[in-house]
Amino acid sequence: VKHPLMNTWTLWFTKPPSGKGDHWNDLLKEVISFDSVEEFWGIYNNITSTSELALKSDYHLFKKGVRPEWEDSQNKHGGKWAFQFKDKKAINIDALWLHVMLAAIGETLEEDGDNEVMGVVVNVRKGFYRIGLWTRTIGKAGDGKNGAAKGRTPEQGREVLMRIGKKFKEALGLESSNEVVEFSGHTDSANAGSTRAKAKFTV
Ligand code: M7G
Repeated sequence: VKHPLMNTWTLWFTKPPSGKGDHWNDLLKEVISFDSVEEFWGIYNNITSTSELALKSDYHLFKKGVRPEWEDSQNKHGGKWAFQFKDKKAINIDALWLHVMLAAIGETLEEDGDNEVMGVVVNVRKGFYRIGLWTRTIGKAGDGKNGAAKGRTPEQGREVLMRIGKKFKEALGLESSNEVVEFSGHTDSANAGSTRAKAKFTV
C-alpha cells in the first residue's frame, strides 16, 4: 500500500565546486521525484545525511516542476524564510532537516489555497547550517505578478507569509526560543550576490 502525498516532490543536490570554473548551473543536479510516503522513506534511507555532506553542499526539496532557483518563473517574484544555525555541533541537523522535509511533504506549513510553499533547502557551510523555506510571493497586493498574490490585499499577503513563517519556526524547534527567523525577497538576494539580504519580516 502506498500513502499518496498531496504533491509530487523533487529532490535536488548542489555539489561543492571542484575547481574554479564551476558555476551554479554545473553544480545543481536533479536527483529523484516521489509522490508517496513510502517512496520518501526509501529515498531518505539511501542518501547521504546532511551531517555527512561536504561544505558548500545543499539539498533542495521542491514541488515537481519548480527548479530550486531564483530565476524559475514560480520563484522569481518570491522570497524565503531562513535561519542559520551557527553552533553546528550543538544541533542535530539531520533531525531538523528531516522534520522540515516532513512538514513540507505533509503540507503542514501552509493552509489549503495558500499556494505559497515552493520548497525547502538546507545549506552546509563552514560557519553554519542554513535551513530555508521558499515562498511564491513576498506578500504584496496585485494581480499575481511582481511578488503579489492574486486576490490578496497587501495585509492579507503579509499575514499569509507571517503564518507560514511561524509554522516554519515551529518545524525548526525554535518556537519558544529568542532566535529570529528572517524573510527576504529573492531579488534582494540576487542583488546582494548572496543570500544575506536585508530581512523584510521576522518571526
Ligand atoms: P547560497 O548558497 O544561497 O548562500 O548562495 P551562501 O552565500 O551562504 O553560500 C551562494 C551563491 O550561489 C550565490 O551567490 C549565487 O552565486 C549562487 N546561487 C544560489 N542560488 C540559490 C542561486 C540561484 O537560485 N540562482 C543562481 N543563478 N545562482 C544561485
